[in-house]
Amino acid sequence: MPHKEQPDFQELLARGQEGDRRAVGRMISRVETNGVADHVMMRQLWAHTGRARVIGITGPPGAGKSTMTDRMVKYWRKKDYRIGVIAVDPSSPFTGGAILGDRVRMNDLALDTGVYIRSMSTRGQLGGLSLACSGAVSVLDACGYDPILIETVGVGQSEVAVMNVADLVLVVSVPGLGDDIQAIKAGILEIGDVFAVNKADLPGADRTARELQIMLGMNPDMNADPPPILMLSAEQNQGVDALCDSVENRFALMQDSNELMTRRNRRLEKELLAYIQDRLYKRVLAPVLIADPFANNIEAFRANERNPYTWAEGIMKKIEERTP
Ligand SMILES: Nc1nc2c(ncn2[C@@H]2O[C@H](COP(=O)(O)OP(=O)(O)OP(=O)(O)O)[C@@H](O)[C@H]2O)c(=O)[nH]1
Ligand SMILES: [Mg+2]
Repeated sequence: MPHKEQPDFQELLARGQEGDRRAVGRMISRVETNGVADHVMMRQLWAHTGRARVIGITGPPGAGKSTMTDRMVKYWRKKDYRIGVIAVDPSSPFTGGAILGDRVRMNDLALDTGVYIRSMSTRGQLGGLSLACSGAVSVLDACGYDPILIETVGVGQSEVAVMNVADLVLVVSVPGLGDDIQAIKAGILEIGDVFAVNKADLPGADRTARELQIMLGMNPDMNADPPPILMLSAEQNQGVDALCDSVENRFALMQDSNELMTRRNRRLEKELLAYIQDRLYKRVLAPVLIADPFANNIEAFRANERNPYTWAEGIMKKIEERTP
């Protein structure tokens, strides 16, 4: 059966580009449900994308990411940017669409028609959180939002994976984390392009910044061009302007050195190959595995009654017989 184009999509897109936030929301819901598998929609979006600067904001729970996002949006609104915000909520039981609750600290922003805020939970997407997020970014980009901020807690793997969707990653740290700074080091230090020490109104911020500096200095990849470390107090709105300017400068540098395009190309390739792999698995491998699942053979493998490598070759052979 030929794939019928959704007649209303072009209209939704046109309305979204004119600033109709409900149209934007409907498009995001659609990609969120179907991911890039909604190829009709993704194809139509493609020609309109590539302009937005996508900023990932990550860090430990309670570091002030939402407060920072709120302040950064307000600073950039003064420059008349239209801004998209995606808040990935690891614990929320409901999926997107909901205007954010108190937890996100951006309630007054929701009234600003130049800002689109969306929360996304880690549950409920077919293709995984990163794909849903990437689809949402494409919609916002196509509708003229720039920059787009993605906030996520730097804990679980899927939350960290979301940062792959960003062009630039801002890692937020705070004083008094103690040993927790080791946790940051383990997961997200490598992916940071700009570092922020928030809550600089509290004691110990200088020390945190110094520790970060030392840790970043130990990473040989970063020696050539160490990422900037900025101190701020989001709550008191101190240092937010310098942070925003630093992020924008970083983007300009990445653009000049072609790093931005390199990252985007790599990301696109990875995303599409992952999608193809997933389709291949479902269409080619899964039907063959059903007849002779790995799990059914474990005891025979362990008892040396059957060889696991012979089993794997057998699976390959069946696939080759099915695909002429
Ligand atoms: N002292 C101080 N407190 C701050 C600052 N920024 C944020 N906070 C407070 O820190 C708490 C957490 O702030 P959020 O912005 O919700 O932090 P978050 O990182 O988004 O939190 P999660 O999304 O739950 O991980 C709130 O009580 C804020 O008021 C700051 O600059 N200084
Ligand atoms: Mg938050």
